Amino acid sequence: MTTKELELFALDIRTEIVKAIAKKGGGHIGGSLTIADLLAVLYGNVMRYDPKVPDWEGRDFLISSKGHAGPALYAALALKGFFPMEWLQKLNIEGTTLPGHCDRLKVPGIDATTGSLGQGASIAAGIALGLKKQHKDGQYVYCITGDGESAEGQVWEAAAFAGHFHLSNLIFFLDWNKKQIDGTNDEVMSLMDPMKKYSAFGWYTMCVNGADVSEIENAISYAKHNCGGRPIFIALDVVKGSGVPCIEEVENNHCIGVPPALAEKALSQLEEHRRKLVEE
Ligand SMILES: Cc1ncc(C[n+]2csc(CCOP(=O)(O)OP(=O)(O)O)c2C)c(N)n1
Repeated sequence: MTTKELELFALDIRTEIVKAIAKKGGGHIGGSLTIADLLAVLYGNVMRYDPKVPDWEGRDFLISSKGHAGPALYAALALKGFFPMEWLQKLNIEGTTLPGHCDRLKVPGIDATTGSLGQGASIAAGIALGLKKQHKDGQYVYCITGDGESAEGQVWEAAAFAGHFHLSNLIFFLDWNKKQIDGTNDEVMSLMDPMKKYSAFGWYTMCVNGADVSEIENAISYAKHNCGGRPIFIALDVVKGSGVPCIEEVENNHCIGVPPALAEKALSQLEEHRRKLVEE
């Protein structure tokens, strides 16, 4: 996909996130919107997958260790044809096939059930080691972690494990939006310098603008060629609620009610962005 196509794809993902969460009346909107650009790049140009055979053995794996970002992954998967778009309108509603948190057993294309923070990081490292042991070169494991999630010790056990086993087929992204559930990282638990921390565990590290699809795509490609056998860590510098100004400006936008008026405003801001992009 071209850069503009990726940007439009990211807009589609954001639109579906807003619509699905608004239908339920609220949900984890802040940390779902932040990863829309990353998902557009991964599903648009980077990952190998087959929507008709979601558990294809030759696929790349994607695990959102911050399981509450389910709505973002579901939007990308539906847009890529893993399941019907209509499913999105039943997000988190009783009897749904799409629970709010990522669910491997219910949702085609989801590679790990997550929600208990920290666990996805270990699952991703384990899959990467498994692929390496089977000499499945060229298959990658991508894992999305949260900055609040990074207070979990399990994240750092996984980091040490991946560094020790030189898992160069493993790429961690950090949704570095500086906020978590109860406030900012610096108020709750400072993350300090995540690049220095991962580097100390033996990882190749980078930091990019997480709202820029080209920067993300270039970073992935550059890191794969330059990691020198190390696992890869890419911090995505973003604003929580990224890409939708009326959600960005809600101070605590981790999990909020999205009444029709707010949804309408969010959708019209996305539509305005789309109009400008198409005119460019
Ligand atoms: C082990 C565990 N402890 C606590 C929670 C409750 N919880 C859900 S989301 C969240 C904050 C996560 O913050 P962050 O990783 O920064 O997510 P984001 O801002 O990207 O949404 C917490 C504490 C949980 N899901 N799992």
